[in-house]
Amino acid sequence: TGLEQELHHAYKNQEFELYFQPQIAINGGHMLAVEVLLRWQKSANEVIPPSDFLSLLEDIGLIVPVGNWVLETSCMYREEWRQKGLIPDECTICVNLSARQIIEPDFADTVKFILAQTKMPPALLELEITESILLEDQETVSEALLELQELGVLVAIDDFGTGYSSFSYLKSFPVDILKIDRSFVYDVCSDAGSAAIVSSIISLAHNLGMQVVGEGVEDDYSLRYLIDHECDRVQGFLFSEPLPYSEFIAYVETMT
Ligand code: G
Ligand code: G
Ligand code: MN
Ligand code: NA
Repeated sequence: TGLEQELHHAYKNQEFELYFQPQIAINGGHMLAVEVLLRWQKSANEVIPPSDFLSLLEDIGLIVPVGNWVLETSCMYREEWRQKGLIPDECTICVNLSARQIIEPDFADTVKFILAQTKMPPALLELEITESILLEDQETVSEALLELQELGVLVAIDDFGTGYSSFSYLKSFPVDILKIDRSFVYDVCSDAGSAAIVSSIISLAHNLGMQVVGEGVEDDYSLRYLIDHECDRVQGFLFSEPLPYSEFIAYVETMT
């Protein structure tokens, strides 16, 4: 198809870009993590969001090389920012994964290689997966996650609560972090159901020894609720949108 050809061209022409969104410590307000988000800079003033091309990128397998590039570039930037004193030493970098990547037979080896090449401490890389990935091919995914855990990389469940949620996988897969889906955070102060779900996910995470991130925090009321319920980190437009490289640097400079 036309779009398929355009994506191959975009990859060859290095039209993919990374945007960055901070995650803030609920205690102290410092930056604990940075999530990396893929964009397609199709032309000078045309930025395409992943929702418009990610599934095709997966279908044609191009997500594997693009994903490797995302991983390597993210680790490289984190190390560069840390050296320049722009981010705290313990600030992690969070990279989204597709199922297609994690079921590659040598995925954990690839991650290990990238960490070595970029001299990144494994515990500073967080890999975000969705609940749907856990349903793919349970055995392959489980094996890959165990290998990643052995490497010392952290695993986060993204959009938690919206997928095919099951408590059993929280027991059987090595998971370090739950990211509460923004649809619950959005109306946590006006919807009793969302409030109950958010406070329950926070308790669940903590009872399982996991960290918990509130996503999609857009206002002080949601933030207040997350503070009161002892969420660990927050992310959302209230703090910053995902920003292109130079704007992100300007943002972190205002923080220090
Ligand atoms: O940035 P935006 O809100 O448009 O992101 C939409 C979705 O795209 C998010 O759910 C996110 O998980 C996914 N996404 C963003 N960047 C990447 C990436 O580098 N790799 C993969 N696999 N998914 C990504
Ligand atoms: O599914 P995932 O969490 O990876 O998606 C991340 C995307 O969520 C970001 O690319 C960004 O566009 C979007 N996002 C981040 N913060 C907010 C927010 O506060 N409100 C809304 N509506 N979207 C957000
Ligand atoms: Mn994410
Ligand atoms: Na999410």
